[in-house]
Amino acid sequence: MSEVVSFHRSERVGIITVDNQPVNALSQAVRQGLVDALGKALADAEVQAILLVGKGRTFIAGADITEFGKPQKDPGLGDVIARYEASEKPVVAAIHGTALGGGLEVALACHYRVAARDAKCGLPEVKLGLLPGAGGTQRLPRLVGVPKALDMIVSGEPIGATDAKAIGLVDEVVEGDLVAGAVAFAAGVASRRPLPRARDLSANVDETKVDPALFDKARKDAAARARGGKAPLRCVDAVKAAVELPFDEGLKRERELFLEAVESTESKALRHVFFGERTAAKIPDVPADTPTTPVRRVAVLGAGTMGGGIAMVFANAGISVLLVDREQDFVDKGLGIIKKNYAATVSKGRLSQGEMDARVGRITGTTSWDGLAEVDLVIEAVFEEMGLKKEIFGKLDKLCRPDAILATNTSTLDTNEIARSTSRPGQVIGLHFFSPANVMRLLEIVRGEKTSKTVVATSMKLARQLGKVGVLVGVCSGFVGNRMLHTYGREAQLLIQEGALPQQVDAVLTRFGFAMGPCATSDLAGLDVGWRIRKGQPRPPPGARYSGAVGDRLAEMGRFGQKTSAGFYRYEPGNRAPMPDPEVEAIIVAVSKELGIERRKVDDHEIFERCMYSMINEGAKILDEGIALRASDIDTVWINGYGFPAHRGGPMFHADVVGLPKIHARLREFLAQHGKAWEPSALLERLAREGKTFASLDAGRGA
Ligand code: T1G
Repeated sequence: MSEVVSFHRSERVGIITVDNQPVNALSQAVRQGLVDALGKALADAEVQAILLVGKGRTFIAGADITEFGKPQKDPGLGDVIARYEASEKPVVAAIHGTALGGGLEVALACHYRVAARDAKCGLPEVKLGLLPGAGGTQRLPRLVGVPKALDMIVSGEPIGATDAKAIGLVDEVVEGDLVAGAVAFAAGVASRRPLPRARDLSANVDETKVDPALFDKARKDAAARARGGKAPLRCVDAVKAAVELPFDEGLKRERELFLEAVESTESKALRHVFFGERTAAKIPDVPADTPTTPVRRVAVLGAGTMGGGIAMVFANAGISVLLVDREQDFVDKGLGIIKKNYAATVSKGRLSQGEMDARVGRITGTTSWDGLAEVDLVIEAVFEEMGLKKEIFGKLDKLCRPDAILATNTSTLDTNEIARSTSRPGQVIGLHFFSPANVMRLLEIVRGEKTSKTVVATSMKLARQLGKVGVLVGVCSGFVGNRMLHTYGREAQLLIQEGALPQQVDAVLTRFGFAMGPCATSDLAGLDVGWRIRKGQPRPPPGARYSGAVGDRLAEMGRFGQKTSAGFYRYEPGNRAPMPDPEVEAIIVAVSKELGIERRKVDDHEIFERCMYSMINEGAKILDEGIALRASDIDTVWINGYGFPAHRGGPMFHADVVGLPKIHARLREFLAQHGKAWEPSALLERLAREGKTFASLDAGRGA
């Protein structure tokens, strides 16, 4: 008997326990163990009913994703599942934690399912660019009906035990001790015949009763949301097969679609994203057992948009927050916006009034700094001006406990310089939230040259506590995300000066999968933001291109973007859809003329390559400088902070898909055409020359 699956008998009930920590993934050893354990249960004459349970925090949470892309080893999951379904003795799945993917598919092949009240059931394969590949698309519709099955499989979202019982996915919700309740249930059904098998249910998939338009609509909705991803469409097709084909034929169709999906670049990208997010939390020189300090009370300095959003993030995580600003009306305004944001969530039914009140109750607005002496962490989110930040950190240094962490939310300034304004640089770190802080998942954790390992470890752990994806980055202008965003935005603007229009540039990037292109994104953020930063910066030397020319002209006209109903686009009142504006085209043509640029037809491919390859080249430089630990960290930043389409894997994953030799050749051509901004990264050049990839670089670094 494998150590990851065990069998023992409790009176007339044989109990099969999966123990493959941390999530009981269905590795080859687990699959073999399940076969062996079932064999023992069936051979034991004393056993009249069989129970399948997961040890630790969850039932089986799916196939072992690390096995994908490698030759599959027997027994296949489909074979294991078929044996459980064919058992002559009733098999009861006892679900706690999360029964996901292949884990739920095993449970679907059991004759009964019982669940703890706080358990969840889901088929999230679509989030990995896959579809349920072990009978889920054929059994679930038979059990719960096509509409519910389509919704669960195409969205990939889990449902709770109570909902699962209501739709017939679970037979009983067990209060208290799950195993005891499940053993009693199993003993109760031991003699019940015939054994209920999902494969034998036909009413819910009766072709004469299922409206075929359901699948057309599901496909149309899935295509609209997928932004080019194919996985949701395959999910619909697999469920449709459950209606159109007999069960075993449907299984074959599901298998065909699954094999197509698992080999797709889209699925490889999404699996890369899944592991990338988790690998980002692993810091080579900060071991997992590095001591951390508890964060129970926090102060946020600055009650503006960022400070208010950050205060909400902590309140949402159950942490009390002091929201400090220099004047009471700033504090009141900040608290008012926070309450408005929560009320909007309540009105959408996504938050109870009670929970809103609890969260608001955790935020105390004040103009006094007195409370700062007690907090575990201060996050400064004031105006982006170095003198002000250094003054504040100097005061915090005197006021706060010596072990308190002093964090800056700066998005552009030098964290090391800020740390030097204190006597405790080891306690200083950057926590760069992305606006709106209570929505965006990314948290760039900026490690200063003197930041202590305890502060790094505490910050990485805090990111998880806050529901954020924490990525450790080094100190440079713009860290990882904004530094690459600058090159991407620069090329978009230069292309517009040369002949493209905002709507053409944006369309190229949205077709790739971005929710918004660079111009629409600038309109959302506000053209005045970049305009003010550029005003404080030296102009490029004569003859060098200046990418801010059009943005400056629009801002000087008061066209700040959505907030003024006009920017690169115009906006109808109450409508955020960007409308191309002939006035902007005239402005662009005039600016090109002033710059002495003869406008030309710019093709979409050039737009894509210049926006994407400039960003990839900058990413390679960031990697080479050690500002990012891994290429996958850069992908994690761009997917969670800038809307890079997850099914494309991130800029560095996409670079490997295109091929570094090809990208390097194009960089050389752009260097010749557009000057030294296109100087290829030495690292990218070396990897291209050696026939290597960013993935192989990460693997070599034990990522
Ligand atoms: N396979 C391998 N490793 C997994 C894994 C999996 N399915 N799920 C999690 N891990 C690792 C993860 O990388 C991390 O490793 C550790 O476990 C803890 O995970 C045939 C084809 C279950 C909700 O998509 O959603 O079944 O970083 O940090 O926050 O049709 O893990 O510690 O080294 O996420 O408590 C379908 C994916 C697979 C579920 C727990 N199943 N997992 O969240 O912990 S495809 C899924 C999750 C499939 C069948 C198809 C979450 C979780 P490390 P964690 P968590």
